[in-house]
Amino acid sequence: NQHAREQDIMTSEQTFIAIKPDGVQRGLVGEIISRFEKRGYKLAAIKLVTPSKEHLEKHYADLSDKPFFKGLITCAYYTLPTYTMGNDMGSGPVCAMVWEGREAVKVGRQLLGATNPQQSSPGTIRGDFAIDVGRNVCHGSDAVESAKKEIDLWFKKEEINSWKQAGHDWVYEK
Ligand code: IDP
Ligand code: MG
Repeated sequence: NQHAREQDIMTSEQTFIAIKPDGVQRGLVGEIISRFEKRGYKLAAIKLVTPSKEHLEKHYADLSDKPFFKGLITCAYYTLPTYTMGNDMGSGPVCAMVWEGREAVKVGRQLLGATNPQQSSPGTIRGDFAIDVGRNVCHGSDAVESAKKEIDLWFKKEEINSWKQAGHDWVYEK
């Protein structure tokens, strides 16, 4: 019925969340997934990918004039013998995810914490697991529009799962 459809729409906002190479390398994949799961969000897509430089240029296109852009998109994975030297998003596998639920973009950003981990509150992912801004372990879309773009960039349509969460009515009151 109409009422049920309106409820579905209100809990169907999607956000793109990625565990960056530093988070994957540090064994934080399970911990970060857990925080979204326990909050009540629904996992709609997940994969481990090593993005190309071209892919990261698109992902971070809005930041192309920033001084740290080059480091952000450089693929150390291809150019250096270790995963860890001087780079962020391009330094190894990334765990790319789509999380779905009411206000998923806004609350997703709250779960991550401030961009600079030295300013992230304890209890947030960055506030609990990171210190430096270039090692802030996770990415989250900053708006519903950018979430759509990022999900499109990282996932094919058929990789996004549509399913009913068993606990839905225990998470949402309406
Ligand atoms: P966000 O990840 O919280 O959305 P953005 O401003 O979109 O923050 O920046 C993207 C990423 O670029 C950050 O997560 C961080 O890894 C990196 N970054 C942002 N500002 C700086 C900086 O001043 N120095 C180095 N890296 C930065
Ligand atoms: Mg951002």
